[in-house]
Amino acid sequence: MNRIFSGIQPTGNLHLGNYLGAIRNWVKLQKDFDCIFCIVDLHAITVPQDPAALRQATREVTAAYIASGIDTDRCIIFNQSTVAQHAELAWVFGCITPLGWLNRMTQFKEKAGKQRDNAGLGLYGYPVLMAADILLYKGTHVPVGEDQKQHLELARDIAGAFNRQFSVEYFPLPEPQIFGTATRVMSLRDGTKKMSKSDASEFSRINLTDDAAAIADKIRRAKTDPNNLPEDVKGLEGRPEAENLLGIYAALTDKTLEAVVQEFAGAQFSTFKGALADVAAAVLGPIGSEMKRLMADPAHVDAVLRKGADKAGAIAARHLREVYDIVGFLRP
Ligand code: AQP
Repeated sequence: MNRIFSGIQPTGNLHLGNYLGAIRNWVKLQKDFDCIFCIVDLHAITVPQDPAALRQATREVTAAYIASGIDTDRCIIFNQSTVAQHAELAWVFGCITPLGWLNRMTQFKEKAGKQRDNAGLGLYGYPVLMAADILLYKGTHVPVGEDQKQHLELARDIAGAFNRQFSVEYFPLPEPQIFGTATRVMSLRDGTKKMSKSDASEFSRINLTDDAAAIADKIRRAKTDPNNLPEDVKGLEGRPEAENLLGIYAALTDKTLEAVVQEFAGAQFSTFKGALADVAAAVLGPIGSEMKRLMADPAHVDAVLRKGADKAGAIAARHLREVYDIVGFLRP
């Protein structure tokens, strides 16, 4: 069976973008794929994290997966640091990845910014670890947003480089699993910036645990422009905030953007925002309540992670042994 690997960093403030761009799609994939969903805590520490907040965020992401409908019997859910083979395979891959490939990665340039010399080796090697995450399980498909496409390309390059260097057909070249309606949710304060966990403004994002009142308040304050909503999709050109809000409505209601533009053609933003707040609360309400219920029961969440770590660890141990044999490590 084809295998999916994907993950989210436990960096707090899980938001509507994480849900519409990732978790919601995973829920659909679990029927057709063998799925492994990770909470990528090793990735999270590529920038500084508070230890207590990291633990809390790890449980929060786990709760979000379960509350959104990921079946813990059918899929593997675990946190990355509990399976040591991720770091071990990343080392092997680090030894076959030319620096030139890493120097092209735009996310490192964005995240390191002008402080490039102060950025850690971990941040630089982030895509190598991501390749190890996927290939440790011989993942064949990876649901990725636009922002991760370059990293997946690199994972394919690394898999190919390994196979060539050792003259084996060991690793599959993982394919991007693109959704027709792959949603890129933008900030509520700036329609040109993606909605992000690390945005300093609480009003830039809708958190998965926001209640109906908070959701309505954030949507009411969302940035717009002075015009009414357009009559057709072409009228969204140069209006990123309108496009973002209509796109969110479309994603939440499983309608096309065209259909939603038709529905609200010529309407005032205030009318549309009321409707958007209602659908957002209807979709996120049950997820947020279930997340809170799960987070109040950390023993249950931890048990899910332990079960996942056992299952993931068994696959990882078998594959890493094979990799070490291929590389030529003696097992005395
Ligand atoms: N705004 C978004 N729209 C659609 N999808 C999004 N994702 C994140 N933001 C949006 C998807 O969520 C998954 C998990 O992402 P991640 O935790 O690995 O890190 P990220 O992409 O860097 O997410 P954030 O929220 O922007 O976190 P920070 O602020 O910590 O960098 C991915 O599948 C991503 O595509």
